[in-house]
Amino acid sequence: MRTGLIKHSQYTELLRSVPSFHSLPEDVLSKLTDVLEETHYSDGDYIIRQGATGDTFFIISEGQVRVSQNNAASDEQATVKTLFKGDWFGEQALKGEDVRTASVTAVGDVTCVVIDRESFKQLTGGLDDANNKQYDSEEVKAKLQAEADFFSS
Ligand code: PCG
Repeated sequence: MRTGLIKHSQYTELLRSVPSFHSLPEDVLSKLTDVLEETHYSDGDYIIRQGATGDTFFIISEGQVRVSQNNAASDEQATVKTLFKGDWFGEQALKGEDVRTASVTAVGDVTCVVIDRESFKQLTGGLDDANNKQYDSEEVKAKLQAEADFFSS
């Protein structure tokens, strides 16, 4: 019970530290804390696989993760970026189609909190930030690079 309460307040703190969640009312944060799950990963573990279906939203509570995308030209995984504690990911598959648009792997030990699609939508109304998030610039850059690599080889 005691541990439960401590965890509850730690998670509420974590959710509050995420800028996109900052403006959510206290009772919504508290309800989100009630429904989230904690998951653990070791170095190299896949948290998300590009192309798989998925309906969960993640927030990093400890550690860091690598986001990578498959380079169609060379069929290699190219690192897009690294995300850290307090960063979130997995929102793309919650919009419309439920296909994961990138892979996410653990760098060292990682703990995430996971919220499923229904709770996420019900409690946050989807969050404008997550709904509107686009990665065009990185994706366009990666595509151009892939094309350049292809034509120079
Ligand atoms: P989703 O559900 O497609 O799963 C992979 C996640 O990686 C994606 O949601 C985003 O949350 C996250 N991500 C972080 N950076 C990028 C990026 O530059 N491009 C894409 N497609 N996803 C990214």
